Amino acid sequence: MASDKLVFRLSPEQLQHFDVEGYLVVKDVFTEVELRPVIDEISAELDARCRAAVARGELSRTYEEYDFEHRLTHVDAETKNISKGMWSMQLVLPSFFYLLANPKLLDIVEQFCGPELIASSVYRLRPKVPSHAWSPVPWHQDLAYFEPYCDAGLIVTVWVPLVDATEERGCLWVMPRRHKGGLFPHHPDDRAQYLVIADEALGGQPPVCAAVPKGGVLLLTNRTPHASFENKTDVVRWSMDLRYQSAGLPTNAKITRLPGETRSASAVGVPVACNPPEPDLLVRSRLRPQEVMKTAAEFVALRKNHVYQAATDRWGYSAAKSKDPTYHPYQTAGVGGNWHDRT
Ligand SMILES: O=C(O)CCC(=O)C(=O)O
Repeated sequence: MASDKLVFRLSPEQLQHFDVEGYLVVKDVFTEVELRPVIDEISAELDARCRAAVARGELSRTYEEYDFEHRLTHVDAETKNISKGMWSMQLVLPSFFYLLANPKLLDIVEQFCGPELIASSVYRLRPKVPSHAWSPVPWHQDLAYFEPYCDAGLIVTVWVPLVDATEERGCLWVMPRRHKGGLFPHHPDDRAQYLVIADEALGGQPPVCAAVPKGGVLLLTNRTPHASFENKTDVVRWSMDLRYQSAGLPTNAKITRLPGETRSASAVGVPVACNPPEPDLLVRSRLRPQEVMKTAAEFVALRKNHVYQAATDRWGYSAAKSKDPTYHPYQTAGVGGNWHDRT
């Protein structure tokens, strides 16, 4: 049950839409000012990487005259290393923690997952630059990447665009009403980069284009099939995807387990977390508020110090990835780490 103290409440129609369709676009969650810290920190990181690349002779100039929405497109025409290095979970910036713990987002998610809220640290930053081979994401359900034990639980993905996410720029597409039927078979794609649902398995139902204006968010269940395609514009489709679950599900967040919450037990196949390779954190709690993570410094340390815990490889995804000689599962390098993608 969600608390009666929620400030950002969804309407009954919105709650019903999420339940029936398996997704929901919520507009006007964030003001420009609220997104600014994230955009500013990413921009500063991009600036530092451009300067370093110029110093190494890898980039002819910094392209600093271009704004957040365009700079990486120009950089990318010369070198893809910078956009590749910022993709996925490699960056760990303080503002990401404050976005993950944003009270409005937590109010929204609490209405689905209850008041004991874990942020799965499976967050991803996706600078979808025109012409990237890796940025179209094939049809999948997020639960395919998680532990089978968690299939029956709800993990809500909150997809947050940092620019207007339009069809031309490669916003997400979703298959409505396909989230109640369980798990589709998945297989690793040719480059072992993503898991994919075969077209035949998806059937012929038309997908819905889930465009989201900047300031809005898209909510998905972990069973909602979704994909994103090419960005056909010169604007970088910057977005972040964040994930939340109840503390009642398996979690490797270092918190007191309460009666009724699942405890990891390998003897009976209960995993340490729904995604063991990455560390979870408690972001809201009425029952153990002292254990809620409060600072970005703790978040950065958590990600830096997490000891890799292997996940069940039900689709042969890790095995396929491990054939890539450059692949090291979730190996960290410095604060940001040099981790590879799992969603
Ligand atoms: O942002 C994208 O293009 C893909 C996002 C996605 O697949 C996800 O959030 O699970």
